[in-house]
Amino acid sequence: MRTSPNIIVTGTPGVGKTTHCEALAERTGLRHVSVNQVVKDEGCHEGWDEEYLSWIVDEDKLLDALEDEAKAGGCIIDWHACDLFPESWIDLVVVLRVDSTTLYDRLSARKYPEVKLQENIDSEIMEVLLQEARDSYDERIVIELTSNTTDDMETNVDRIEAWVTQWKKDNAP
Ligand code: DAT
Repeated sequence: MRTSPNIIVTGTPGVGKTTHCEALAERTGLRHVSVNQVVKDEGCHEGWDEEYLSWIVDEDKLLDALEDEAKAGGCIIDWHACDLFPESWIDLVVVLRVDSTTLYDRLSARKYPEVKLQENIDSEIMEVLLQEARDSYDERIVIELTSNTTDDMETNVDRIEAWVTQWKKDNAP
């Protein structure tokens, strides 16, 4: 049994996953697992997609690369998908949400190509990640949090930190 929980922080690119994960790691001592970094560092991909500007992920390789860490517990998994991780690995799924105008500004600042920018905004409006989370995990462990402002982020981090503290009490050996 894990003595520290595994949390997925997911959402459309630009929603604030990395920012939340870094703050959470600092506050809770859990490890920020940037899946993008693992994919790149461990070669869990079949190359780079020039149109989508992202790795073509080899999910089997990725799961193999993450398995030991996930089994040990205490991971904050940062990724714009969540349906690939086995349910038995995961204790909480946080789906971050943002207003489309705010997302537009954040992705423009990243110089996303127009097609990719529009696709991500559509995906946010259509609640694609929220639906994926609800389809893949028990609805009791899926929470949706707003990430428009710095105040939102601070409230979210406080809330998740409190959840981690409670989880550790409930699951103490
Ligand atoms: P992601 O990892 O989901 O792609 P990010 O953490 O890199 O997103 O954030 C994208 C940009 O938006 C970055 O410049 C930080 C900013 N940002 C993210 N969440 C925010 C929030 N809740 N309030 C203000 N700015 C935020």
